[in-house]
Amino acid sequence: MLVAWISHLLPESFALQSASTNPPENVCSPAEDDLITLYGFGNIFPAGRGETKDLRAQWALEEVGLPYRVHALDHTGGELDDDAYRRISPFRQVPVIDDDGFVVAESAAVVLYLAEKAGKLIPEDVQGRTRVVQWCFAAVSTVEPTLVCLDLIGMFDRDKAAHKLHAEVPKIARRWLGDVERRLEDRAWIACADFTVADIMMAGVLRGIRKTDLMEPFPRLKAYYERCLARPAWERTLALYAERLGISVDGIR
Ligand SMILES: N[C@@H](CCC(=O)N[C@@H](CS)C(=O)NCC(=O)O)C(=O)O
Repeated sequence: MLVAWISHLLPESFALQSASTNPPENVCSPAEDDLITLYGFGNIFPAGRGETKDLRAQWALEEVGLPYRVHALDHTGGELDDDAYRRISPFRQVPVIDDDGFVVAESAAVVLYLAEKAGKLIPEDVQGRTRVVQWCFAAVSTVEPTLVCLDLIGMFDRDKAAHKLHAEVPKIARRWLGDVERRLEDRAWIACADFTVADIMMAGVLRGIRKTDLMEPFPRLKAYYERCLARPAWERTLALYAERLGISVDGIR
């Protein structure tokens, strides 16, 4: 579910049980000074677990191999609204990274920064880099808003009063998915010949509809999504995330 985290705004009848664990910190390297800090979730209401965009940032970190630690925030306990966190996160959300005082928010910006810094998962030439930026934007500004909208109307209009939205939004979603399918006609990865952070973004966005049948009519897109998630760095990311939230990996696949 793309916006499961927003379900805490639902009427009380939909309210989800909150967890009460203390968020742990995953320290992934001993040299504290060289560590990038990733702000992610350590505690969030159940429907949000496994659905959050700190997964994309951690996936990029696992891919590029830069040393990092995770500062795990307690969403349920209101930590994202603390003054300290407001200062680094413009919209009081995750993911945010802090690289020795340089703070970056927005998952697409975070993965691009990590790729640039590591010199991995992005070409060196300006045209290649721009191609990766283009497809990161395509993921978050073309495909994702419609998929989020689908999620929102499913969540906030369960009795389908807004029937036009229920009919039209899936059509728009299928339009974008069809265009991604076309892009994948003769290529394995979305932006370049090799896997890049644009694939992290596109697969991260597509993951939001993994429990629906929306990908079914698009075999290349489905195979692409599975190819992305077959990466060992994604497996490590899922395992670390599950450990951090005290949940099972199979429950969030
Ligand atoms: N456009 C942002 C969206 C980030 C976002 O939606 N974060 C959610 C988790 S997936 C969040 O922190 N929600 C907590 C809240 O809004 O209270 C990005 O791509 O990083």
